[in-house]
Amino acid sequence: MSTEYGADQIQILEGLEAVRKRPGMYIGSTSSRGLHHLVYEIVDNAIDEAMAGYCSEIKVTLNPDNSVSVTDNGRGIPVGINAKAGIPAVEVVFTILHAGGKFGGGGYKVSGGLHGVGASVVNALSDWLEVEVFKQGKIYKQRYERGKVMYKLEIAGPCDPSLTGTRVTFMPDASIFEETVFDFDVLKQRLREMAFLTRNVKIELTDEREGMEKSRTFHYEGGIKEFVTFLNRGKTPLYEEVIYCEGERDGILVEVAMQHNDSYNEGTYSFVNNITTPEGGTHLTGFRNAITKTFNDYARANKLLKDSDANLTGDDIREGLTAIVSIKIEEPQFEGQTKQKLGNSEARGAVESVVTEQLEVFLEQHPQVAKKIVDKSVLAQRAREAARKAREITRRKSALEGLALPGKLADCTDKDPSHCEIYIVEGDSAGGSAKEARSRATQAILPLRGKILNVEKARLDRIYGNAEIKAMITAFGTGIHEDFDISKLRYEKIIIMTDADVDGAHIATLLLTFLYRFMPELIRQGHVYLATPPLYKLEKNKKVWYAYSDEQLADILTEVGRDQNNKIQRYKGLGEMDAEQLWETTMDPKRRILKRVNMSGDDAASLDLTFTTLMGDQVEPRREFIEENAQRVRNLDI
Ligand code: 1YM
Repeated sequence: MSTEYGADQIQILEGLEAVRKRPGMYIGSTSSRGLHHLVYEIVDNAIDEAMAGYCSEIKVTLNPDNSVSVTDNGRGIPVGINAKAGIPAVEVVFTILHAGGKFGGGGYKVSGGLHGVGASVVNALSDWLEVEVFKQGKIYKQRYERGKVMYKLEIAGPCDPSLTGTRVTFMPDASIFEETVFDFDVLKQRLREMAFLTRNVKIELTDEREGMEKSRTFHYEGGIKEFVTFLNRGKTPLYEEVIYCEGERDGILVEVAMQHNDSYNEGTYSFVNNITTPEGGTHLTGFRNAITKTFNDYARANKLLKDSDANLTGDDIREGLTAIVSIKIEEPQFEGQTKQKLGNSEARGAVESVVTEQLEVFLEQHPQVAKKIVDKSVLAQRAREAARKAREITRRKSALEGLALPGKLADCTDKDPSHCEIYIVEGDSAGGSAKEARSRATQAILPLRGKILNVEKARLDRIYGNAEIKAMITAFGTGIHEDFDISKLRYEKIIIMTDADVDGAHIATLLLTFLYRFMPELIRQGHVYLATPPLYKLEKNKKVWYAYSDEQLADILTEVGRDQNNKIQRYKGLGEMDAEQLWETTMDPKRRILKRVNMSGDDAASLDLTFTTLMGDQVEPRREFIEENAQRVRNLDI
């Protein structure tokens, strides 16, 4: 026990006390997100060690008591006395608050990002934390409780002299966090991303909690090249090679990997010091400038564009592009409202220069790949032009005719959008029942005929030309893309109502894909819902029950008894219900079940993958996805 408190110790305690008083300032929030952040902070230190070239393996274990252990096989945190603080360096790491990850000096610290606050913050917010350092044939150990040192760094025993590394085990403080149970899948997602971004480090995640035992290992020798392959796995690549550029300019490490697929959407993800920058910034701008200029220059020099042709725009070239832009920079400056946008102007030039130089060489050496990309871009250019004309016609029309609502829409009479909802209904016959069933004042019905266009597989001009899509756009009132204005939304709720079978699920997915790609704000702000029609109707002695799942039917049968008086009807489609049944089961706001569609978390890459996996044309990844997510998919009804 350290009983003598010098001025230094008092200062340390005050520092960590500040963290406990205002945890949000240091880790963003005390929700589940902040909780998981604790793990990333510790893993970041191990990743730094891997980037410095000393560590090849990181293990993250969720222990049965809900504590977490992070172990690496690096050099081990130094245990010698730090001259300035007069205590072992390892104790400094866990008890002194540092700004960013600068302590220790040298190299690129990944912990320099949004909340790059370091191990002492994790310590302050843990009920207890133990660090073990394996070094020189000894295990050094120290324990802290709520940030306070419990005993001086001790030698807890011998270890194999060839073994080096660090293990940190901590129990998050339940009096600080709203949520203290770790989510395996959330950690899995982020650790996989880290493994892609740090080539050659093996990261193992193991759940040892009772009844949840499982393990996943991530190890990618190809680094971000493999990341691109992974992101494109549900799509058809336009060419085999993943284009890769790497270099250093003014102390900034630049790494870019990219590959086109035959879809029409761009998926570029940018990172600074291994932290995602969803709002982009200077590094992303540098990347975009480089590819726009390089492809135009190449196309002109090789007569793939005629002198009279207009330049390809960045959008044309990035159609169907999957890319990772990852830089390492010593002092990142983040700006924007959420501090997720890189501001360092020198990063723009660094990325632009590395990519231009190496992409030029790649294109010269791979003329067939270059031609495929330019050809696709030229098609995108033409489609963009056609779409612009189509949009202009629609705009002019709506200016002339006012907002001509689609003929098929049975609108509601209340004009206050906050009271109103619109049911998008598959098929004319179900649309008919819904029109009859609805509460006319507040419920509008828009019937759609058959399958709607898969926007993942169509170019803009076809999408804008599609009658069902046009009907939705005009009914919602918000416009689309750059014209999108959520304040013009005519309904508080947009409810997708399809049959409770595979076809219905497919149509719901197509509709969600459209909304996600073209009006994501509607989903983000919680306006989009799925209706839940019943699967079964049970009649017995003139009484009626509806069941929305097989389990529920079983429950009802247990309750009422299984005998010959049971009349069970399996609904195959909405059309089999009369208007009254449809109202009772699916549309009456007092009795219906609505599922709100949300964008889970902030992991854009995985959301994009979900849609591609479900809607793309490769079967294997889809099956894998459905198997992996069987429970979630069932809940979503898709
Ligand atoms: C499970 C978490 O923290 N590993 C880790 C941390 C350090 C080192 C090695 C390390 C760094 C250096 C020299 C250096 C840290 N050391 C420090 C400090 N794993 C985990 N592995 N020797 C070892 O940066 O020069 C901070 S982090 F500051 F004490 F050197």
